Amino acid sequence: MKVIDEILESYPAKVMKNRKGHMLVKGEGCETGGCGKQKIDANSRTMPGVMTNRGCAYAGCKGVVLGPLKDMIHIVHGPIGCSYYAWGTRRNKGRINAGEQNFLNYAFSTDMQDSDVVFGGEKKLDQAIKEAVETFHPKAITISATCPVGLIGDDINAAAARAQKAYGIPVLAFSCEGYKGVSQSAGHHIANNKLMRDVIGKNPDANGEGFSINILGEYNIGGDGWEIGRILSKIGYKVMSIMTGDGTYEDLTGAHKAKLNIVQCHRSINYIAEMLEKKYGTPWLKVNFIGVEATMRTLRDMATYFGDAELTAKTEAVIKEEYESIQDDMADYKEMVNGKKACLFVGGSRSDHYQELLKDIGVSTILAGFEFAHRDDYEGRDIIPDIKIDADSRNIEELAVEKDEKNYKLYLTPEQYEELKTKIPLGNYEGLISLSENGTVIVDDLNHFETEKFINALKPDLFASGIKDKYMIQKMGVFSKQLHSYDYSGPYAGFKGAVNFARDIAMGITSPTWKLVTPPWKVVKPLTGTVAVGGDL
Ligand code: CFM
Repeated sequence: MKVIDEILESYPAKVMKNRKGHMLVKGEGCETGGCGKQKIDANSRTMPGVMTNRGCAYAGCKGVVLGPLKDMIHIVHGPIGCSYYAWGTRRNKGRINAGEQNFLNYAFSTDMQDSDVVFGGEKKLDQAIKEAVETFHPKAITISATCPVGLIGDDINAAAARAQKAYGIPVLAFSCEGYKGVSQSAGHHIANNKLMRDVIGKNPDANGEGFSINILGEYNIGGDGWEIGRILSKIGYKVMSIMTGDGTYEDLTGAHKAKLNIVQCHRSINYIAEMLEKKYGTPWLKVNFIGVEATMRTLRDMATYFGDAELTAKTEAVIKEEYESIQDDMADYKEMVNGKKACLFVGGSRSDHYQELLKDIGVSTILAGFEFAHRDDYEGRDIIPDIKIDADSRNIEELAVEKDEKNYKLYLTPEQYEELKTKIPLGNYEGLISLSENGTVIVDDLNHFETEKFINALKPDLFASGIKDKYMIQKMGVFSKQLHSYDYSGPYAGFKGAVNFARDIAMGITSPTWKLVTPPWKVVKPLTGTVAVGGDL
């Protein structure tokens, strides 16, 4: 594709060589046959100097996976900026019943200062835990490390052990210093490991009877989890735990009793899904609640898994009722935006999920990319054995789990499992490339320079991305929708969520604003480099 060549040619040789492997056009070269499976470079370090949109390991651990657990106190050991950044402004959606605990609106930090960096901050951490326990009496505490903690060598594991002994509650330390990996993805892995080792399975009395499930990789952004929960309980599912949006420590301890794990975001939580299957025999199913068609397919896949006639009938009845209630609104919005083109660049899942919802309203995706996904999120899980393990990934522990003889239970016979695998995505994720239409540009770790180039060449009507590039895109006269925070709208999941999304997109695309925008570089003359002297300014 011409624009890709142009982008690569404008880079210095080293950067060009690196970036070349991170972009492709779906199906390019396949018209003549024999292009084989397309391959992409991913989960590798961003070249220094490139304006990446990625975050850090701490963001993935504390910000994404741990942060939404509402009945735990999450203490950040580090400077206040890190705490403020990961304070759950988009994830503080937690509902509780009387008597339950919810700490989501607080930010707990040791507020590390220069002197702590020089003389050590462990004492300050001990004190912070003490204050948190005495003031709030939480059931459990997490401690997350930020970059300086690892650099100066404060031992947060020792502090956690001391506190656990002193206060008699679980205190979990996460060594998720920002630099631990090439992106937030490393932090997901670190959080997954410890939740699996120290939380999940700790309640032997949890009741997994009925159509019991765990929802994995759903973080309740904009209330998505609530809309998904509403639909699932209407059908008759028993949600044992949500990992982790509006989730609790308490529920996680009994999650091993569920009969099925459904996985919404594969990237952030596939480790737990895999480990639960190994340890307890619970299969996982890849689902997508983003999109009307996608939600219907997901609900049918779940019913197929349980193979119960009554559940299947109830699934069809709920689908019918929900679909009828949104059909007209969806049709109206579709009429407004049918035929428009979108670019999607989000973290590690949504550029795949949202293609389905956009398709529901007639919008096609012409570019899709992930900030930090791994090759399996692009190419499908079957390539996992081919992924090269580099020094950065070796940095993160691969937790070895073994079969828990006492609690291991197979809901399906191995034969049933194999048969179902051919019908539904059981233990499988096909990845972004195979889910995208031919001709879609697929880019890993897209940067600002490339964003500008692609917008100029592809002329999208919508560029869905995040806060770091939203305004740059809008200054170019293109509507940008944040798919991380939903621009504080939502929910967008399920049936009712689809209408919210369709409305927001129709409103954004049809706004006359974009025709009136003059990009700043068209009015402000570039600096000449002449130095002004004296009073003549
Ligand atoms: Fe999964 Fe997420 Fe995402 Fe993600 Fe994220 Fe997120 Fe995201 Mo922002 S867990 S990979 S680390 S779906 S915070 S809720 S929106 S980049 S695409």
